[in-house]
Amino acid sequence: MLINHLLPCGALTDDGASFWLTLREQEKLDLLRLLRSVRLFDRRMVLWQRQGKIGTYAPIEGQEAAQVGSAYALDKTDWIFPSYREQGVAYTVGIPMTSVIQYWSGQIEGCKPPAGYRYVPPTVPIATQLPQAVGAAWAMKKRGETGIAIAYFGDGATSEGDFHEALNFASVYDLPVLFFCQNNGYAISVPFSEQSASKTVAERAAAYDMDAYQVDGNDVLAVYDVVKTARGKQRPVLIEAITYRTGAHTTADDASRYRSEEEVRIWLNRDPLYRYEQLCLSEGLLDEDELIQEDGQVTKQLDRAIREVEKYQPNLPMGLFQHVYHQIPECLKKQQEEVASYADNGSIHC
Ligand SMILES: Cc1ncc(C[n+]2csc(CCOP(=O)(O)OP(=O)(O)O)c2C)c(N)n1
Repeated sequence: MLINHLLPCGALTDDGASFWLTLREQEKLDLLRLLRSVRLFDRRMVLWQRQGKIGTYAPIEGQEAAQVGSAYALDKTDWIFPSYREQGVAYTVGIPMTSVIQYWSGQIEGCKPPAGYRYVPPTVPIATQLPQAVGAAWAMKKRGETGIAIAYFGDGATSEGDFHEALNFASVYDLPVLFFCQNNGYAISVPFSEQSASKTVAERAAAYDMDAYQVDGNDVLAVYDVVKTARGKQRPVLIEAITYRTGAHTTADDASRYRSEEEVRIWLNRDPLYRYEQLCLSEGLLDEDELIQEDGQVTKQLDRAIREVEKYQPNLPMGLFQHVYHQIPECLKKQQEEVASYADNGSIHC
């Protein structure tokens, strides 16, 4: 796929244009609704953090097309290994909003997908989810299952050993795994050009004799098309979606310290939601009034989800020692006892 940010969605290449024609009206509208809902969700979460309701949040504004387009191409049988920034993926595959909000509220319930979902808890240690996705794909292959595993990660993750080990293993064993990199240009404050001698992430696949695509990650149709194609291969594929987070790395970051206003302005002009909205409006799929009405419904759902989450008690410090080890190692047992002793003398509430 060529990258051309200036063309409208669906007109990226001849393939892109014809892909639009293959879609049912329902699919076209679904993509628009998802993009808009994810944006509303994301903005609300930033506000929620600013109100002091949660400690931190990793915004995805600007990356919605990469997340919605890729997740929309997946099947219920697929295993999804997200990083911490995949709220748009979660939303698209049907993880309830309450669950995503709970994750960011530090509540353990936010790490439990509803029954039947193969969506593992978001990973914060960079790139560790890649070898895990390879393991899941290997298990699926051995069991003769038809789904794939997909690992989501950023450009910074490609500088980790786990990235290379995962690609190598997947290729050697020819496993049905998609490596989906959202290259948003930065690993916190470090630009891609300062952490990689290769000009692109996609070209690294050649070293592992693996198929790769580089796609305009701000074109929801192009992303959907590429992931659908890659998924059909049932083989390892590396996808690099070129995108940009228009906000900060997290709410604890000040991106103006390392990015120019001019750079941000250029990317705001490539806004993935605006591009797709313009296409749908010009095709007469719906009008602006309908969009506004739908936004109102999503906002009400969000209000309900937030009220629901507020009913939960915050996790207590002793919860830190649960859910990781079946048998807690000695070193952690000592820390557990220490935390429990603070509770005994009343200095913290456990
Ligand atoms: C193993 C590890 N090292 C360092 C960190 C600290 N850290 C958190 S986010 C981040 C940058 C990740 O950048 P990228 O992979 O491009 O993802 P993005 O946040 O842009 O989506 C780093 C270095 C971490 N979480 N895990």
